[in-house]
Amino acid sequence: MAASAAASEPGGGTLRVVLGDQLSRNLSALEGLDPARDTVLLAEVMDECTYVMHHPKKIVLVLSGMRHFARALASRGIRVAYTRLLDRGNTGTLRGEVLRAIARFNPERVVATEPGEWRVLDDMRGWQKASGIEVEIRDDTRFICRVQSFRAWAQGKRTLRMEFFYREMRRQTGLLMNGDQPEGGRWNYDTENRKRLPATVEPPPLLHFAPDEITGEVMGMVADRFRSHFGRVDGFGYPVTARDAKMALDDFIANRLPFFGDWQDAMRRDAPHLFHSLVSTSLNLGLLQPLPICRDVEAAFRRGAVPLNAAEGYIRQIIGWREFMRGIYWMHMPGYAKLNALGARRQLPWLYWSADTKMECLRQVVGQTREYAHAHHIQRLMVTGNFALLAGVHPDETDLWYLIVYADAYEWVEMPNTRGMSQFADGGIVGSKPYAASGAYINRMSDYCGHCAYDVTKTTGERACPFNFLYWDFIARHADRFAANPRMAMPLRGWERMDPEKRAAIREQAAAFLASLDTGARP
Ligand code: FAD
Ligand code: DLZ
Ligand code: SF4
Repeated sequence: MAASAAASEPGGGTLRVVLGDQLSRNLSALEGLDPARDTVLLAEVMDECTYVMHHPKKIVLVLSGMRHFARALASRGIRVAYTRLLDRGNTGTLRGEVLRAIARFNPERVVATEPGEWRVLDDMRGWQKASGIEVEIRDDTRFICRVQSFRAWAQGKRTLRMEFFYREMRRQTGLLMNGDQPEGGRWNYDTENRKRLPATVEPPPLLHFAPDEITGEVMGMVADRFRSHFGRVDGFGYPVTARDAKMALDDFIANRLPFFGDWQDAMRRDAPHLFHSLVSTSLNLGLLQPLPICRDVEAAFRRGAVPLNAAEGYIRQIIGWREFMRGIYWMHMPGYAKLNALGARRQLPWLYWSADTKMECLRQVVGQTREYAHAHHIQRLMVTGNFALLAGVHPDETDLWYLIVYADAYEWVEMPNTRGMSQFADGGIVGSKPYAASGAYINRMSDYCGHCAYDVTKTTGERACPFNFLYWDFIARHADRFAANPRMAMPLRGWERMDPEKRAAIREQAAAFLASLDTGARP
C-alpha cells in the first residue's frame, strides 16, 4: 500500500489528495491521473478523528474504508502515499500531511476535491500559500446538483422548498418520468407513506459484513485509542468497500424497499433498522453514488418488484432531501452554524449520552444510537430532535451531538438537518414550520408508549408524558413568533382555547420538569 521512505523522491507529476469521505473511483481529484507520474495521498490524521469525539464505529468505517480504497488503487498500479494514524512522523493534520507529501514527492501541483465541511475547505484554501505550489480545488461531481447550480436555482426565490427543488431534480435526471410528466401522474406519494407497523410484521435482518483483517486491525486501534468516545467498535458490520456496499444495496432493494414507503415513519422497540436502507454510511463515504442507486431503484419499480410509493419515496430522499440539504449548507455557511432563531439556551440533557431515562422512546433511540451509530430519520427527527426542540436545548449542543453520534454524519448533511429541519434554529430556511409534536405522534408511529413509565394520554399530573406538557409549553413560549406563521395557526388556536387553569398547570409542570433536567435528575 504505502511507501514510507523519508527521503525525497524524483519530482514532477501531481499530488492528488483523497479525503476519508471521498472514496470514489470517479472522484474529480483523480480525473486525468497519470499512473506513471502522479501520487495519490490518503492520510489518517488525529485532527480528523478528534475535532469532534466521533462514535468509534464511525472512525472504524472511515479509516477501514480509506485503507481498502488505498489498497484497491495500489492494485491498479497507482502510486499511493498512505499515512497511518500511528505512523511515526504523522503531523496529525491534513495540511501537515499534504506539506509532508509535497516535500517528499516534489510534485508540480496538488489537486483536491472540495470537502464536505466548511472548516476543511477554509483550511484547504490556505494550502497553496503554505506550500508555494499550485493547489487546484475541484467541484465534487459525485452530487447531482453542483453548488453553483443550487445557487442559481435559489436565486430570486423568497423561500426555498425541497418539493420544488426535487421536481427539478426529477426533470433533470429523468428518474420516474414519463416524458415531462411524473410517473403515475403525481410527484409525491407521501400521503400513502405514513402507516403504522402491524405487530405481526417481522422486518428482514440487515446484512452484516464480518470484519476482515484490515477492519479488524483498525477496530483494535480505535478501541484502544478512542476509549472515552460514546459507543464501542464491537459489532461493527458496515460495508467498507464499494463491492460490499453494492451488495448491501441489492439486499435492501430485494428485501426491504418494497415496504419502505408504507413503514418509512414507523418505530418499534428493539427493531432498530426496520425497512430502511442504511445506505447513508456508504453513500456519504463515496462507496456508492446517488444516481446509480436511484437508477437501480427505478429499475426495480419498472420490473414490478417495488410499488411506486416506495420507489418515489426513496428516490425523493436521495435526489431531493440529500441534495437540497447540501445546497442549503454551502449557500449559508459559515453563518448558518451560528443561527439560533428560537434563542434556545439549555444544555443537552445527560440522557443523550447515558440513555438513562424513564422515557422509553428516548431510551430506545439513544441506546440504539450508541449501539449502531445509526438511527433512522423519524427517530432522529421526532424523538431525540423533537425533545431537544421542546426542551429548548442550544442548537450548538444539539448539532454537536448529532455530528458525534452517527456514522453517516458530516457537517454538510448533519447541520441543515439538525439546526434547520429539526431545531428550526434557521428560522425557516429549510422548513416552513418546526417539527414539534406531542407524545400522540410518537404513540401513533411506535410501540414505545406501551412500555413507558409515563402515560401518553395525560398532559398534566402524575405520570403525564413529558412530550405533552413540553409541547404546549413550547407553543406558549414562542406564541409571539409563531403568530406570524400561518402553519402554526392551529396549535396556537388550540393553546389559546385551552382552559386557563389547564394552561397554568402545563406551564408549571413544564418549568419543574425542565428545572429538574438542568440539575441532572433522571427524567
Ligand atoms: P433511508 O431512510 O434508507 O433513506 C435513504 C437515503 O436518503 C439516506 O441514506 C440518505 O442518504 C437520504 N436521506 C434521507 N433523508 C435525508 C435527509 N433529511 N437529509 C439528507 N439525506 C437524506 N443524514 C445523513 O446522511 N447524515 C447526517 O449526519 C444526518 N443527520 C441528521 C440529523 C437529524 C436531526 C435528522 C432529522 C436527520 C439527519 N439525517 C442525516 C437524515 C436521515 O436521518 C439519514 O440520512 C437517514 O436516517 C440515514 O439512514 P438510511 O440510510 O437508512 O436512510
Ligand atoms: C471523519 C474522518 C475521520 C474520522 N478521519 C479521517 C482521517 O483520518 N483522514 C481523512 O482524510 N478524513 C477523515 N475523516 C473524514 C473527514 O473528516 C472529512 O473529509 C471532512 O469532515 C470533510 O467532509
Ligand atoms: Fe415517549 Fe411519552 Fe410515549 Fe413515554 S409516553 S414513550 S415519554 S412519548
